[in-house]
Amino acid sequence: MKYLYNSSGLAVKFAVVTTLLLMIFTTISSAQTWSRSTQTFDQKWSGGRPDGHAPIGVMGDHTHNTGEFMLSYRFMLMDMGGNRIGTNRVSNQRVLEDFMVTPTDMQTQMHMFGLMFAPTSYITFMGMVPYVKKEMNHLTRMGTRFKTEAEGLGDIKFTGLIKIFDNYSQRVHINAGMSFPTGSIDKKDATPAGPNQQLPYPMQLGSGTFDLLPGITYLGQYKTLSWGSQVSGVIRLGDNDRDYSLGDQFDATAWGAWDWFNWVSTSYRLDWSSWGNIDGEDPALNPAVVPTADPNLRGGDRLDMLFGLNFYVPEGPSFIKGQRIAVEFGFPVFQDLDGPQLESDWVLWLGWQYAWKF
Ligand SMILES: [Cu+2]
Repeated sequence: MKYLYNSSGLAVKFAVVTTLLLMIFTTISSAQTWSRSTQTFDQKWSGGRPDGHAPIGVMGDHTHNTGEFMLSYRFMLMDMGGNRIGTNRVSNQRVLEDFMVTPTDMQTQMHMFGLMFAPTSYITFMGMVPYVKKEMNHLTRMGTRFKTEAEGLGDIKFTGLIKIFDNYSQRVHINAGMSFPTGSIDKKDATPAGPNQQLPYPMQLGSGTFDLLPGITYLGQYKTLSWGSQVSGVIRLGDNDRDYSLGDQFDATAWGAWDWFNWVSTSYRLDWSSWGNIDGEDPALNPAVVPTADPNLRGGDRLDMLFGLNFYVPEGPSFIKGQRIAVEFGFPVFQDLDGPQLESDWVLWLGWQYAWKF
């Protein structure tokens, strides 16, 4: 069972990466051909339009011109409810046949502050500081309900965005990032087992490890249409000081956007994510009690569909021009979880961004 899951997961990852890479290279080469033959595709990609930034749920989607700074704030709300084993929904009673406690639902809120700076047009530096709040509700075999909460700083991330292609209204950049273990993995709360209990893996605020964040991003524009894709990963380096490391993650997303006016665009996006199980285990957690404490019931694959709206101020006084507000809402269309594991129901992103040049 385990072997089947891993091999099919790998095959799917391989297929998605190959498709996206093929998409990138065929689009670049066909754009070059069109440009030579018709001269309609010979402009540079431009960030100065509402869809000049990707849908707000995508990070590290764009680079800046020399000397530009950008401040950003994002708010994410994610709702999870009900459990799955594989692609099948299972009832609380079914989970309680095997465990003493089942999670019933979970809400995650994240405030993320970001700063970007481009010393040259070929390299943009990006720092992101998240503040996370998590709440999880549970049901026990005895029929009692309880809630646990955790709140605080998440893992701080630094990324270098290296532009490697900028022509024919298209851009490609490499994302080279690192995540620092600033988020707590020692969060505790009261449970029926007693006060001040170590919370299970999904309630912790960070990974506890240094993580590599590699990726590649492709962007294109044609008249009022734009599109892009990003393939990225999270690779955990070593074990944390509670003797485990979270599973590696893989993410592939692609979107299209349409400028209705020079101040508003709408977007449609698909996002495939895949994450592994936990290596090692936290000695303070007992996997027989609740599925969230089992390191082998954490992996999964999910395909999300997201709809977005970007607003942009194209002209005006210097502190108003360049302001952006964006919203994106999405829900899964496919989920395959090593479960019982809480399934994702929907995600909402709100964001504000402001770029300027001294
Ligand atoms: Cu930016």
